[in-house]
Amino acid sequence: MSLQIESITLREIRLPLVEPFRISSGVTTTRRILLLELVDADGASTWSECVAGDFPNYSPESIDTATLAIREWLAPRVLGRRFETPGDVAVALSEDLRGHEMAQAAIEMGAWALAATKAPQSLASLLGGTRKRIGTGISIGIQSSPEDLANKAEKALGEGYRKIKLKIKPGQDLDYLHAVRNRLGFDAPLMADANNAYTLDDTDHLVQLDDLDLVMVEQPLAWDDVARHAELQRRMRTPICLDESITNIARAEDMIRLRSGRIINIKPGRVAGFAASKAIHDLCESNDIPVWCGGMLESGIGRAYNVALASLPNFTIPGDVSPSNRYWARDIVSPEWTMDADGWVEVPESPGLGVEVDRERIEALTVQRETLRRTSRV
Ligand code: OSB
Ligand code: MG
Repeated sequence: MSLQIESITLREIRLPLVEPFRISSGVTTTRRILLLELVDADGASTWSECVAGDFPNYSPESIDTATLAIREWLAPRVLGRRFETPGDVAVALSEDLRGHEMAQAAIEMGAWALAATKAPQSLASLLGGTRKRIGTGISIGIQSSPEDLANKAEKALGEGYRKIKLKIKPGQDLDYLHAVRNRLGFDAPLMADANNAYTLDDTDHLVQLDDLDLVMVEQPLAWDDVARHAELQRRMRTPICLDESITNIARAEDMIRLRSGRIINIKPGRVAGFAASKAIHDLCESNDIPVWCGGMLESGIGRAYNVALASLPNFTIPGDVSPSNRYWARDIVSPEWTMDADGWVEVPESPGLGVEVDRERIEALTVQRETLRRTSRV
């Protein structure tokens, strides 16, 4: 199904989280979210979401750099141009352009949803998804005491979550994790995510995580490191999962070659979109590396993309695709995303995103908007 994007409307909305979310490098209270509305030449339209945050503490991108990149460099590469398949869009966006993966992904993924809308076909089936439902994990931010964390984790287990991820940082790690392990027992599927808070000097300390029988530890070392993680993995029994470091297929190949980890968290926004996500998924599958879909505190629009991606066969580990009410008092899609008592989220079968976007609510939340169209270039 060919596509030709005639206009892209950028909007910033602000959506307060139901509770602050703290990771090792900072806290988020209200999400500033960049939404895109893409309109095709034949009138079809869809929405996408850029996962960049307020401040560059996860990757070098922010919502402001992404807005600039889309307006100045990326949208001009696709507007008014005809693409035979959505897979061709990634090439046009990335040629001779370094970085800005989250900005690229917002357009690239939107192009896939536009193609799915036009087909008409579900986004999951267009991507080659096979799962009807996705196992769901929760990511719990750093809490003020081990007891608070154990309470939160116990509640999550009771709600049916199939994987419980606990954010850690130096000084708030081993005793916090042991409190949860003691409360929930050794059958509970627990993991930790350090978001780059350690260095190899902490190796002896990190090796003690092995006593906790975690499913994995996510990104203990620097955001752009692959080599040192290999050294750490040689010392640890707990599987290392890379998140921040895997920004493209080459970094996934590096991880596999160097044995820097045994699992990858694929966030399509981090790797410039679905084409790269699928390539990383396929590479991992042929190397017996399981993958799962991470989250970036997306609204219900971004969640639709994550759920569709996670329906691919090698997404064998529960994803951070928690239901809407874990993040928001009210989401911007209907129906809102829900999870059943056994921790499953259903993959929509209806065409395109599979959820309705609440335009009126988005209007009310919008703080900035601009529409990009093809400009005549010399
Ligand atoms: O490291 O996975 C991470 C949120 C913001 C930045 C980084 C991360 C996260 C999460 C949230 O863990 C997962 C979710 O969206 O539920
Ligand atoms: Mg992470």
